[in-house]
Amino acid sequence: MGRTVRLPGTETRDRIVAHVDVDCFYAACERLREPALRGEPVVVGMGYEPGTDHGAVATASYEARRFGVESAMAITQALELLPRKIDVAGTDHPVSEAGFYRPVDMSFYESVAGDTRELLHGRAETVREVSIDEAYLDVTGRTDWETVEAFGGELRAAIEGEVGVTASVGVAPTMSAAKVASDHDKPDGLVVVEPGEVAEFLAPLDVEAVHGVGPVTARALRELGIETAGDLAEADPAVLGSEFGERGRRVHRFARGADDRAVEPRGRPKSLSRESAFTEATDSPDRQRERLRTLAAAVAERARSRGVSYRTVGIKTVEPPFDVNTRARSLPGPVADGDLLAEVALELFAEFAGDPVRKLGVRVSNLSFADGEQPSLTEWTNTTTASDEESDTPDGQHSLAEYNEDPGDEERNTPDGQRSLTGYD
Ligand code: TTP
Ligand code: MG
Repeated sequence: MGRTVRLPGTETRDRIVAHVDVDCFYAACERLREPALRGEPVVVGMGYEPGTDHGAVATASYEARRFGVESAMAITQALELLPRKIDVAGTDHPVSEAGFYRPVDMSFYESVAGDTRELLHGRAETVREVSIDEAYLDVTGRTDWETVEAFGGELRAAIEGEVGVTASVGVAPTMSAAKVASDHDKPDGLVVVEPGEVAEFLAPLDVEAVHGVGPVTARALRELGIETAGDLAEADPAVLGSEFGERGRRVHRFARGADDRAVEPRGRPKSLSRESAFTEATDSPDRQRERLRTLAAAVAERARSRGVSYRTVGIKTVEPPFDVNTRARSLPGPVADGDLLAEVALELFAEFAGDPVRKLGVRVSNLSFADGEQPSLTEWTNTTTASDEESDTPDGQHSLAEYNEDPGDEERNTPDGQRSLTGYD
């Protein structure tokens, strides 16, 4: 793989970025401690109640995906798609459900994620952790374009050998292209996109593959006749800007291979949040409240596991198509109390209950850290700046947050919001 001719106006720097994303992460973790699940359809989710549409799929093994199971689907529906199995551990439902269902066990997944992170930090100059199973690595000083394929293969083998899960790796001169590359051959994939080839690599892909383009934006782009990444690269940035704001201009640059962001480590979070999209907008207050409770519990658990208490509780609602509302309330002092968090979130939501809602979010901010170290003003400011630069989040999920680099995350299907702790503003 020799270096190829550089397209003018595309990549500006010789950076080698690897994006690593574990394959069906929660399911992979379940298989790690229960090898009998290997090769089987496995559905991992939360809040499952047999016979109801309570409880949404967080992830499913690729075997289950082949039957049409996807994230955000009701667990009951997912299990019905699968071949009948008798094992329903983790539920009080005795027999005859389909597939293997395992309830989310965040603390175990966090420990596996910790092992993975440690390995990644040993193999890169800089690591930016994006979510529980995903990170960008700056490996410029560790390899070169002639040997990077072997480097990536070795990285994958190390993750599999030392952690016990498989990951897909994308290597490219930019972060946004590395992200698309890691997704391109999932699972178990390794895709290297060399400098000068980014726009060409992206061009034939569906526009939704472009980093930062979620399903909602993709639909709007298609209505403008923009079907592929190549169409997006050729679209008029002024039109994209007027239709989608800065996000439109950003995805246009990404589609052209232009992205000069450096891989930078994450700062201390300014907030912790979870959000979750409904498959279709819903105006059922019961479903809305149930989802908020699940999100509040997930945020509370994450805060607990990181030793974080919080003074401000916020919620976000997204009404179709992009109407974002946020409300927040500050408490007299910092707390780490999941029940209180849920209660405040539900109160804040009361004025929206029954409106059509396609996405909900719960966030805590004004954080205090158990290590006693309060973030300094400078840290706050820096975090804010970094986040603002990097996020303009299509469905607004991300700006001042822990994991804010994925402009596309906003639109990502985070049905039960379990995926990552993104912030929103
Ligand atoms: P992803 O990396 O998006 O998904 P995945 O690892 O399960 O599958 P793959 O990368 O092979 O496509 O998310 C990582 C974990 O986050 C996932 O295992 C479960 C959780 N998650 C949710 O809880 N809800 C969601 O909607 C999504 C997409 C993920
Ligand atoms: Mg993954």
